[in-house]
Amino acid sequence: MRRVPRLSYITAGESHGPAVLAVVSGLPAGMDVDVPALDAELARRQGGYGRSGRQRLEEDRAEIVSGLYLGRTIGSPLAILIRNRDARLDDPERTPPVHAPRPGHADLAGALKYRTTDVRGVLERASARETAARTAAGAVARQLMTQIAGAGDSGVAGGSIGPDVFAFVRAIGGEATDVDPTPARCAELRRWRAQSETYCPDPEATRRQVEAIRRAKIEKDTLGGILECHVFGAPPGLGSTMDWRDRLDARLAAAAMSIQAIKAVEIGLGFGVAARPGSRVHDPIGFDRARAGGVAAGFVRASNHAGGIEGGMSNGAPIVVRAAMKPISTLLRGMPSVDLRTLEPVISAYERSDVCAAPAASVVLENVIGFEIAAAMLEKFGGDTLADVRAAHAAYRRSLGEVFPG
Ligand code: EPS
Repeated sequence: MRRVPRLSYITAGESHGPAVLAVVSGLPAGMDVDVPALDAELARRQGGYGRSGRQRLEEDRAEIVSGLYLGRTIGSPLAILIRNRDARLDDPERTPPVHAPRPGHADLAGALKYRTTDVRGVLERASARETAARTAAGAVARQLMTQIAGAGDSGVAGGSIGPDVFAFVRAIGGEATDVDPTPARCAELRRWRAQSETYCPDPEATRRQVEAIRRAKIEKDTLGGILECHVFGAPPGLGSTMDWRDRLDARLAAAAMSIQAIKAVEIGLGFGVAARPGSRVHDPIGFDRARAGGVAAGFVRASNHAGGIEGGMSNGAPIVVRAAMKPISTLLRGMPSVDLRTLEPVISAYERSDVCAAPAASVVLENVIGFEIAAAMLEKFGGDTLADVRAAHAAYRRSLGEVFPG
């Protein structure tokens, strides 16, 4: 039998079908699920400057249809349903066949794979609408890790709870911020991000990004960007160096790369490691006795080029994942393509689409990364009930304090 990770999920649903859904398996029993908090993440995913009219039609809400008894998990798969208001897949007048594949979309590769001249079925599933389900699954997993770790573990000033995942838009087109997120600044940056139309915690960069999207829209073009995710307060020792499939960096990279339109992923310094000598890449190790028993067991690093992961394992420093998103492949101006029925040149199909979805993708990144961190925590501390998992986590923390007492 194929090995199934302890915590995993699948999604189902088409962009204009009745609903998208996620089934999360492996949650311990006894966990509270805060549904309004899931809805808040879904609403955030619907937002951001540059999105299509679709988001005005939808009001994504998570309906939990299995896995709970009196608001708490019972160890069974948790099924989350998000209804599509714009459901019209079986109405050929409103959802016609598509014969002119869009360069960059799944259309042509899907036409070849499924041997079809109508790519409607392919694009309906390839659509980033599916990321609503992934966002909800990740938001549940983030609630789990908060409940495992308990209060005061994140190392984030202001005493937020458990590993804290924070993603934002680093750049749209060429318009970037040089903001440097730290645990101490996280709460402040979250406030800035909440005020930004592009989910960039920098008002000046936001202004440039909005302007770039506005220009792209006038030019009937689209824009991508760079999304960045920081995990503060994740315990050390997540992932494993013993089996390549368990390496945390590989799993985070796979999760990020699997988001629609992502073409590159970096951890920490990423591609920047290649041009520097080792002395300017590796992060010097120190020990601060005052921080013994803390998030990184007292170990301090003068820099964090490793992005919090060495040897496929978390080292207690913030985990940093960056992803490059290509521009949306549905262009109002179209691109050269071929009619799949006649094989004659044609301009690619257009249907309502986003000009830029990088802000939404940053929400998806935050949640898929959160999911993988929670999964790695369950692998290290796993048990049938939340109480078991909490006890294993607390025992590990205690034991770290005994081995490195400070
Ligand atoms: C999306 C819904 C879709 C697109 C977008 C993501 O809705 P519609 O196609 O009806 O406008 O806005 O999908 C794509 C970018 C894509 O390439 O398919 C959503 O809810 O995120």
